[in-house]
Amino acid sequence: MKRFAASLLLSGLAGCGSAPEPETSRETVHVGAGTVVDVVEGRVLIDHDAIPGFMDAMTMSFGVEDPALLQGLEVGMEVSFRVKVLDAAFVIESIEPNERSP
Ligand SMILES: [Cu+2]
Repeated sequence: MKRFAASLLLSGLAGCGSAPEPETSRETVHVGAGTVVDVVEGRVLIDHDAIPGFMDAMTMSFGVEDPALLQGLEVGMEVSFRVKVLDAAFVIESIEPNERSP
């Protein structure tokens, strides 16, 4: 089960915080795509397409797991990103500009 294995891996990577998360916590990862609207105060505002099983298309602000992820992002840039969801909280764990065809 691919999803189960990925969940275990992510739990391991996130394990350096305060209290260890019990195995019962529900952590999932969703992949989205959209356009960068703004980058401000460690967050990125994205006009994103619908993310099946997660949320409809909308413009919203995301926190990022590492502030370095915001480097190189520019307003108007089309991006693909991965959102890690743990219980009610979510954070972008990776974000990259899309390749543009000439
Ligand atoms: Cu959204």
